[in-house]
Amino acid sequence: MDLRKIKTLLINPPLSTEALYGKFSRGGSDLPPLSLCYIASYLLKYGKQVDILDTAKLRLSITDINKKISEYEPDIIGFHTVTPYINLVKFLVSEIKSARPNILVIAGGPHFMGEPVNDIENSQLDIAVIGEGEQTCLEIVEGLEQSEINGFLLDLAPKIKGIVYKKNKNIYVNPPRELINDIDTIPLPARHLLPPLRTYKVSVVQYKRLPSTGVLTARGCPFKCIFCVCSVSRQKVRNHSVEYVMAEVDELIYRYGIRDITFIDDVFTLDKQRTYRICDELAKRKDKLTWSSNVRIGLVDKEMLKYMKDSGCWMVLVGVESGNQEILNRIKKQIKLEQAEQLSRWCKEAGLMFHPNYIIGHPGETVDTINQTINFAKKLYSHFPIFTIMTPYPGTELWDTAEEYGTLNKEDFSNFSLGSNKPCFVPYGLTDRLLVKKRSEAYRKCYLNFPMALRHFRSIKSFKDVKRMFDALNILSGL
Ligand code: B12
Ligand code: SF4
Repeated sequence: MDLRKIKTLLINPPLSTEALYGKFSRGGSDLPPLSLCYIASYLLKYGKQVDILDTAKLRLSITDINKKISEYEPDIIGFHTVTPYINLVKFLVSEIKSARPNILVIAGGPHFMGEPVNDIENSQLDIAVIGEGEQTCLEIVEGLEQSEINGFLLDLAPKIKGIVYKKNKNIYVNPPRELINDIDTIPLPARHLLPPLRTYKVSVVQYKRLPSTGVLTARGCPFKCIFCVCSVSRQKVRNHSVEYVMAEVDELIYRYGIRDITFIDDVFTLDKQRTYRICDELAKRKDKLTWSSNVRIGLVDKEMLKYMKDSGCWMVLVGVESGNQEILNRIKKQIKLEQAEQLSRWCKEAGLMFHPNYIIGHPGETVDTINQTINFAKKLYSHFPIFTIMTPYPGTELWDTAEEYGTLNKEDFSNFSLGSNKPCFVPYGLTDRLLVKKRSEAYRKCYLNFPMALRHFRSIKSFKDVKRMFDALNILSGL
């Protein structure tokens, strides 16, 4: 059989950092869309033709996007979708479908862990991909090689696991797709299809040197925090081999000129042995690379922190979430406040910066518990405490149980971005205005005090550090 040559265009939707982070936009990151890079590299491995259009980075208008589509002439367009984008994605899909009904339009991403049938029903999307997209995307491309769109949806789509799709206004939900066991079978993410890496902006509080970027060394998280999509999307943890990780690090250093990396794994230090081995390798590149990583309380000790520091690590990012133990228990964080205090002390001793994340507006939150969080955050040794307002994403336990604790506006997804000034979830007894006010108060109290100023003053080693500090102050001035 003669196969059709299929072109796939993967699109990162054009939502600006302003829309995503509101008045904190100058502190927000626009790291490259790695999910699309993995899907692209997997398709390239099988000889398929694919490109990525990062419309957010390139700040493209609808007219620009249409022009790019006309130039590339794709058979498949695939959108990356996080919840705050979903309405925008639906709008773009309807624009594309009304002008070009023969393009198969698909979308994937964490948003579809929630209610994909709803999303398909209320949009012109042909297919929503649930879970990891590499293998599913390949099967979609291979299917479309064999048949035009209608024949594909009729005969071949039913055989593809991990999709919800629409055919003649009927919606079909296929069995789930298994997680990819050996994630080293996915080639290094195809960053070469993106705009130059150095043009991506990493948050001012998240890099030591520029250019800086994110790397994923593992997939999955075994914990079950009730607000987090990772607790449902792929609980099984799969590691890249140290060889894979270092090949990626070396590519970033030597091909892209990267000088600083953030490991964006959910729990970077889960496998102790592997963490030590990665540190050993990073230590050999210490003059070329600084790095930071997400760590989880309870999965890192003093010895490991010192080891990390010696291999070029300068900061750890940690989810502390609340200063009230009952709330930590309610959100199933499985940590104790004392452990957070201990970790911050260990970071100080190891000479690492400590970047804790806190959430305001938990289930059962009161003004008292918010004040406890602010006081706890102020007391802890840290450099960059971050405060966001609770956002229960579709698919999480809190999405299902939110009404027990407050009101959740499930109608307007544009408020599901972390910088929103109109929180989507308001615990009973509180108001949205109070949550926003308390977030600003938290920043003011934690940053505008003498010990914090001294800590930052002491961390200045170069003119660039001074500039970074002024940039950070600039963000605070917007509060
Ligand atoms: C790094 C990161 C960031 C970085 C980089 C984001 C980026 N451009 O990729 C920064 C800091 C910029 C960021 C910002 C935001 N993030 Co973020 N981020 C992450 C994190 C930690 C890793 C993302 C990642 O690379 N994962 C690895 C890849 C392999 O997995 P994946 O993204 O899920 O992609 C797979 C599948 O979903 C699917 N897929 C994804 N896209 C597509 C597209 C198609 C066509 C197909 C077929 C399949 C498919 O296939 C992929 C490969 O297997 C995740 C948590 C996590 N562990 O995933 C949160 C996460 C994705 N972020 C989240 C959120 C909410 C945001 C923000 C909206 C926050 C805000 N400001 O309001 C913004 C959105 C910005 C954006 N452009 O996406 C939520 C999303 C929840 C949701 N339902 O929307 C997550 C899941 C965190 C959480 N615990 O809840 N984020
Ligand atoms: S918040 Fe962190 S520890 Fe909890 S489920 Fe999400 S990634 Fe895992």
